[in-house]
Amino acid sequence: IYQVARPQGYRVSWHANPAVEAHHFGQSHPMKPWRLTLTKQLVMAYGMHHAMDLYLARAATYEEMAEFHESDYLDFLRQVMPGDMEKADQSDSFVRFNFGDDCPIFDGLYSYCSLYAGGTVDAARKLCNDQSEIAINWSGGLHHAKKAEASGFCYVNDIVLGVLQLLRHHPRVMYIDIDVHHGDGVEQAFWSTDRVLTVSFHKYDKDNFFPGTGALDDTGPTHPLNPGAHHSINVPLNDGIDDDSYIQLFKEVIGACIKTYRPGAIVLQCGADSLGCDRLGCFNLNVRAHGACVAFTKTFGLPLLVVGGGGYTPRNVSRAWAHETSILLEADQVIDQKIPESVAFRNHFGPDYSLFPPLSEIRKLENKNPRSYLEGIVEAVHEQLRYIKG
Ligand code: V1S
Ligand code: CA
Ligand code: ZN
Repeated sequence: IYQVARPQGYRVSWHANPAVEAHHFGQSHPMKPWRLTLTKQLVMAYGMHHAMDLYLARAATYEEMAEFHESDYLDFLRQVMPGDMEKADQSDSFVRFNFGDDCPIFDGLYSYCSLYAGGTVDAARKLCNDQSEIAINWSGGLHHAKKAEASGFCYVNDIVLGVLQLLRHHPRVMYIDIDVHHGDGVEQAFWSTDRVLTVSFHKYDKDNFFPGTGALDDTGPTHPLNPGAHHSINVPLNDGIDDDSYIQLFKEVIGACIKTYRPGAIVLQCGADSLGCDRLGCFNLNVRAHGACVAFTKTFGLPLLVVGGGGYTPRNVSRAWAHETSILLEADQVIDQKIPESVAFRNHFGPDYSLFPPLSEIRKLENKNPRSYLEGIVEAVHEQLRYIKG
């Protein structure tokens, strides 16, 4: 009943390694890699795995990660062990590389990082080799990592590595980030080039919301000799944005960016902490609205690399990413809105088993994004795009 037929149109590839899912950041840490297991179980319960090419992600090599990261940092990441945190002789490196509560050292850390990064590098290569038109790695999307610094639960910036692969084949790559947090690591990595246009939608509050960057006027260093000037687009939002406003804003901003910039490929980070009811997030989006952004991005028919990111209420993360997988497969109209019932799913999706629970009603935050504010953002983006040539 739940078998999804292989679509005629796009070849979709799925890149994952189950070893990623078994890692633990620590009991009170909000990042739960097992949300990926739940996502995969949901995707398989709907039979979507029959409609994709499935690849076991390999670990990215040290050399592949060194295309962005500094070797001092990778050396430390490779040799550090849980418990080293307490050793005085290493404490300088912990501070320097920003390990701590947000980015703890846990068992198998290097393997975790190299596997999620390998998935994104593999996915990008499949797109470049014309072996896939849409490549998915839900374990990737770790957008805060810097070249020599861990940040915000991110250690290796798989997105930067994926974009670097795509740049070997495409003169211009566009990066879109719908995680509730600012995609600062990706923005910073491509700060000085006009070959990548980064666009992040996020909650912005300089002093009270991580990472505190991504204001509307942070558009890239405007030094006259910097080709990357104006190539960072930021959409700073307030609490409680609702489905209709977000979808309209997304379409206006992204539609205008693609028309002007004419990218050869797109990387879409689908952080699910922008959903309503997220443990860390503060937007009011439902699963369908989050998915509508993915659907809109797909309409341009460009090679598309789709990665995960944040998302701290695992049952909703898995609903969103399973729904988005179905959108990418053009199977969203044929899969049931009711999640297939099983004992394994009872604790997560029972008793209603809905793929689209009303998240914006379960914990409704006041929408502090008046229409006039959003119109101002769209106007500013149009102004910014006047500096950009595709
Ligand atoms: N918001 C938030 C938040 N919560 C935590 C946290 C809570 C419990 C723990 F045991 C460990 C950490 N850290 C944060 C944020 C980082 C958010 C990262 C989002 C990542 C992503 O979704 O964009 C992509 C995967 N950190 C902070 O707010 C910094 C602190 C300022 C407060 C929290 N403490 C733990 C560190 C300093
Ligand atoms: Ca974002
Ligand atoms: Zn996030």
